[in-house]
Amino acid sequence: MRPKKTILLTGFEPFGGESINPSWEAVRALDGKTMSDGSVVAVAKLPCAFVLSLDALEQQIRKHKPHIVVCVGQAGGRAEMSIERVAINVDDARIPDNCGAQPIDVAIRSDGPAAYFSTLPVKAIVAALQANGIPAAVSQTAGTFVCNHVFYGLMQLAGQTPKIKRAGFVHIPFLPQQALRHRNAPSMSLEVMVAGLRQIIESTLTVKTDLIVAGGSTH
Ligand code: PCA
Repeated sequence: MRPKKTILLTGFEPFGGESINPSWEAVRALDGKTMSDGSVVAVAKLPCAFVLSLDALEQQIRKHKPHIVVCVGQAGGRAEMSIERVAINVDDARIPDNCGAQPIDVAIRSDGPAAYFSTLPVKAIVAALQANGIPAAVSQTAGTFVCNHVFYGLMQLAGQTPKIKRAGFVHIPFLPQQALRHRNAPSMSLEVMVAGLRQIIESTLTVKTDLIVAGGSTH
């Protein structure tokens, strides 16, 4: 029997005073699930710490040898699933990470390119999510905290790992129980997030060439 293909999905541990991180809650709900092409989902929780996060990701990639990697993180305040387009080569932390580190204006890789683009079909994913009634948008920035750091490192690793065919990053909103503590913050139910992640994987497996449709921003 041919070995099954693996899709690696990662979430993060809680940070910034939260007791949960929606990314881990949503990702772990898909552990071991089989997708339409027979690929199986493996999941991992990454530390929310600059210095630890990429080693942890690399370890998981070595362990699972995935053909697709999607890292997921919390973006409190956003209302929709944000399919990130670009990772930039800078750490600029607004708050300390879970190890107490707060790098400011530091390159992630001093010899690396300014940015990497996601290799997920970002526009097609957004279209598929919206067609299924799930709020979604292409995002032009993953911020400059640990998520962008992991996204940048992921894309560098993916470029050096021929087995990985596609990789990218998705930010998701607060869960309703978190939003209660953040006045007026938008939120999304766990059920919708999990359905959204499933759709993101399916589109990544099936869409060969991304759609060319308007979906940028004017600011
Ligand atoms: N969100 C943070 C880091 C971990 C997470 O879930 C971010 O957007 O950088």
